[in-house]
Amino acid sequence: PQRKYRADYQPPAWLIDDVELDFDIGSAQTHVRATHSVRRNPEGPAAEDWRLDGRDMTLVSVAIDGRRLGESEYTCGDSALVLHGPPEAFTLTVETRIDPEHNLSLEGLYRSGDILCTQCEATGFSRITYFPDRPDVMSRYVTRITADAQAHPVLLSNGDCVETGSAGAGRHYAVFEDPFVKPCYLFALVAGDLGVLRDSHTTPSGRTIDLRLYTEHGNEDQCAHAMASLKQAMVWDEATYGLEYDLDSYAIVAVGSFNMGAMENKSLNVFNTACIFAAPETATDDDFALVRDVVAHEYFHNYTGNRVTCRDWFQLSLKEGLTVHREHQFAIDQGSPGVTRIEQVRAIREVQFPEDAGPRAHPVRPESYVEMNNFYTITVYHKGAELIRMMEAMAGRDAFIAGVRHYLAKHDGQAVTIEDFVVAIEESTGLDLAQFRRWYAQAGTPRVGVQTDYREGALALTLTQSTPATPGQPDKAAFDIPVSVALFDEAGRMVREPEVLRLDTAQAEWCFDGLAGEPTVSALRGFTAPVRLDHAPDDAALARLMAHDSDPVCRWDAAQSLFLKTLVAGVAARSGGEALPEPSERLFEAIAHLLSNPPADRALLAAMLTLPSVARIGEEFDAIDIHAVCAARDHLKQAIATRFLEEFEALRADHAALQAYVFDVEEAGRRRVFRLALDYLAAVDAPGLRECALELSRTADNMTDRMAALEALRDLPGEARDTALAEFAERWADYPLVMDKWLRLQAGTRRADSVEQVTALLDDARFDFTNPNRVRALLGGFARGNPAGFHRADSGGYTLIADQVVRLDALNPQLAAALAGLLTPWRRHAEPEASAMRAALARVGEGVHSDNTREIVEAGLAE
Ligand code: BAL
Ligand code: ZN
Repeated sequence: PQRKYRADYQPPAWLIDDVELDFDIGSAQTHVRATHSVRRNPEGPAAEDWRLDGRDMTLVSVAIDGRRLGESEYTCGDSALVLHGPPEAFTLTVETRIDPEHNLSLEGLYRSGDILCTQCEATGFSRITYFPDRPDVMSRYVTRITADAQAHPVLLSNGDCVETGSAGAGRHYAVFEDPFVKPCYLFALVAGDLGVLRDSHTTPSGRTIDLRLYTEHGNEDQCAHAMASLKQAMVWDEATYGLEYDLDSYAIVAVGSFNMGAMENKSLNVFNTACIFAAPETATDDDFALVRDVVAHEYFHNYTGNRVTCRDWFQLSLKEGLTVHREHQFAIDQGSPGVTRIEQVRAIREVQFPEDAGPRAHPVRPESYVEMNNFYTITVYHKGAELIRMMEAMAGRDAFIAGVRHYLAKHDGQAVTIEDFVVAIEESTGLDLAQFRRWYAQAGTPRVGVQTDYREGALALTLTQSTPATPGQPDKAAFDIPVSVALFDEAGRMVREPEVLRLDTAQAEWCFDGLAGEPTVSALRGFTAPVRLDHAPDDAALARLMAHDSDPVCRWDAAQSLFLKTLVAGVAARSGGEALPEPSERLFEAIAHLLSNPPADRALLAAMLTLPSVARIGEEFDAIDIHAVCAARDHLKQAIATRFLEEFEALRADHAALQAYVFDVEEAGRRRVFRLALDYLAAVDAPGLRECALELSRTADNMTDRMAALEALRDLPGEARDTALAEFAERWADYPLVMDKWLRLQAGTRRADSVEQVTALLDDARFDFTNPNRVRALLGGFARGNPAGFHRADSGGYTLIADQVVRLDALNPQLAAALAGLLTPWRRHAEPEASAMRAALARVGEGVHSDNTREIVEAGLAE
């Protein structure tokens, strides 16, 4: 496989101004006739030949200005069509045959259920026709689709439908024109027999936009929340960024088989049903929030991604970091800002930091890749969003928004770079981002140390930074790190208002004087930078922050730190063969205080009482003893449940009296607390818990409570669990997304034979190996959600995943590569797990053929 380097970028040699696509969809194959107006790029290299990307299709003919080319005039290989010495300007016509019926990679044109749909980002368009499959070739598209009228009554593509009609013999056609230039990765086509939910939105300038949400018939009632979310997102973008939608219609099509969550194709988003369907009976509060946020994210792409796109795929964070940031702003504005931010911080700490500390660490703007699909990562997306958030914090919200508007106006209709964005922000805000740019170039998570020295009313605060080496980057220069700090006194009163300290050297000191006594430092408030903070307040200070800090993130983090102290001691004891220590009275006192003085936001109470995850605890160690981590966490949970049994019973009973389900901040917060209470009660198999959970699994009016009941029962072997799971499977058999929950529940269940259970489910009729949602639920649910099973002493968990990666690689390399990634952080683990994981990864390497999975395996095995 060929590695591509950012430094090797060259502009395209030829440009395509206009693309006409004619799809003739047959019952088996699809015939594609593509007609392009081509001209040499005056800024491109002086190449003789022109290479068009293309794979997995049959070339029927190629013609220039209507003349069919002879064999000596082009070369067609496995991955490209090369035209030898084409003219300076010409019309190119390429005819290809493709086979969507057998396309299980879910890239290009493929079938999902009865729907034909496309996925072109990053390079799926070159599975449809031969084309320079790169985002800096931007064209206007006209698309004609002809298909059987009965099988495919609905035909869709980007832009406006300008013509429809009969094509004879029971067939019909539709023609679409998209007036905006776009790269081919934003092309979309859908053909199917679809139900539709329609609505409209009127923009501030008085334009009415036709909104349509398509799904397979019978699912329309699951789409109301997605439609409401779309309208919320449109209003928000108008009010916040002053951005109005730019076409007359906006369509979303939900399909069951999709590798990603969704795709922002111009005016025709294609979505995974998991990011559209949400009804109280079948979706949890988390699902409702996910749908809202993904719908908004794809809508926001219309400007940040579509109107201004990326010059090349190394710039992916240009559109994704910015759009995730806009999505995060939107989510925070929908309510419960503290807990929403905590969730964002958790994703960075528990998923991005481990990526940064593993073999696949890469900068937000990567320098090279083999397979671009492997770089749709949490680093590019979420760390990228944190970089944008830092710029916003430095500029202030209004100036930042003005900066984004300047960027969009300056580069409208262009394919640009991250550097172009940073320059636009500098121009508009006046910020100097020279050093800040290092965040895009250097991988790894900076560690920021906090030391204090208090003397006679003055606090000297020293901040230090260092960043560990990452693959290919042994030495790191200092980052420009904004660290928000506030000071609290003994009584928990704020004695210094929050202030952002800019740490742009290895070490710097600040002095706060005029203090009446030694203060407690609240640092990195709101998580102002994606760094690890080495800050060790004593237990009393942590309890103070937990009780009084006005920043929900720091309040929650103080609770996490207090828990982590006990957990880290527990892991060390267990690893050393000693008894697990009991939690301190200070910890119990802090919890008691919290329970009797809960924050108004119930979701914050739940977040603060939730123990750090296994992943978060693991972050405290160089070599993770995973079984000791699980044991220490269980032990602490049981100790807290035992001490506060009455309180958790009361929280459970409090919720039981609730009325009908509503998805709003307050009610979702209450359900979160209820779920937490059930979780603690289950940890000690509290009297009556099983009966209560079984009853709830039958009678709850919503999936959030039902899942809380099943999760509580999951690790309690016995009749109640078996009955609840069996009844659940029977009741929801016709709802694939709910059955994913059923698969995930079982994959995450702790039992000695969990590997065998998952293996058996692979053959269950309710599982489908060709569907990414099913694979993620069962295999991802097992590897991520069942540490005891995945890391089982006989390596059965690793072998299971390795074998399924090899099997999957032949069908869907993108998904196989993602699953293989779960075996790559083997160096982070203690022995014997590390060697066994590595062996499983090597086993994958021997069995896979795709560039996708090979790239992941090679990174994981590199010395
Ligand atoms: N562009 C891929 C899906 C997304 O990030 O919106
Ligand atoms: Zn995106």
